[in-house]
Amino acid sequence: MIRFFYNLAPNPMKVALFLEETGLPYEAVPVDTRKGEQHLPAYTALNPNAKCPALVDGDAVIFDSNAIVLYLAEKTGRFLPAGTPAARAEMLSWLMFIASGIGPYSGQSVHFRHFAPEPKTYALNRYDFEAWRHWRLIDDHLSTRRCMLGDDYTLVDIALWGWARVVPFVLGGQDAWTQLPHVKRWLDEVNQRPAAQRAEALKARHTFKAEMDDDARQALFPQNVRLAG
Ligand SMILES: N[C@@H](CCC(=O)N[C@@H](CS)C(=O)NCC(=O)O)C(=O)O
Repeated sequence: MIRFFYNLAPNPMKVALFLEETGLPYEAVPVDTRKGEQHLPAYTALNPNAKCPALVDGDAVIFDSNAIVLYLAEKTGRFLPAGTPAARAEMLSWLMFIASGIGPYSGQSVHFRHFAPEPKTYALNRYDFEAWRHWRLIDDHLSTRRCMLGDDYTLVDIALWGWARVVPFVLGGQDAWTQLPHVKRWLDEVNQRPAAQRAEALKARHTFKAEMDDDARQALFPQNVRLAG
């Protein structure tokens, strides 16, 4: 059976949605990153990047959320666009835009908005600006189509959902939705899918550490050791 190493953060949640959409049987294995479990050798043997998610499917071991989504789409033949070079090119472009733009800029926007110490004006301005620019681009794209690749719901929508769920946290509050109406319209539609509700129900399966104490900061922000002393 597939083993899905997860927590409730945006990147693992997109994989949870894909698994729930397909009905593939899987075991959800919690990785408590505030307890530092991502750094345990047994986990870095699966994901050398020491981040969530990772997935084991027989002798296939795969890490990085968008790689996992693409792997599952190819494995199942589900949620793929038409098999033409043009359709595949469009799919890969948006999938990589989400992997290399939406995810990293949204993540850094969260970090500097909610967790970084002062002074942070320069960094927050940069990442807030870039996160907004990326989300506005998605909003503009969704203004003329139902889903990311047109009429059909695909793996690209699934990959986008993880971060879209937390847009107000990324961009500074519920007001963000007034500026991203097409993302909101699309998100509301995806959230209504039973698979999205089953993915959100993962929250009830395991209690992850909630405190952002010194141990959690050390596990999540190991770079800060260089600033001490
Ligand atoms: N590019 C990776 C990023 C994964 C990532 O940053 N995961 C976060 C949760 S969303 C994590 O594990 N953070 C723990 C840490 O940074 O130590 C992916 O898309 O899977």
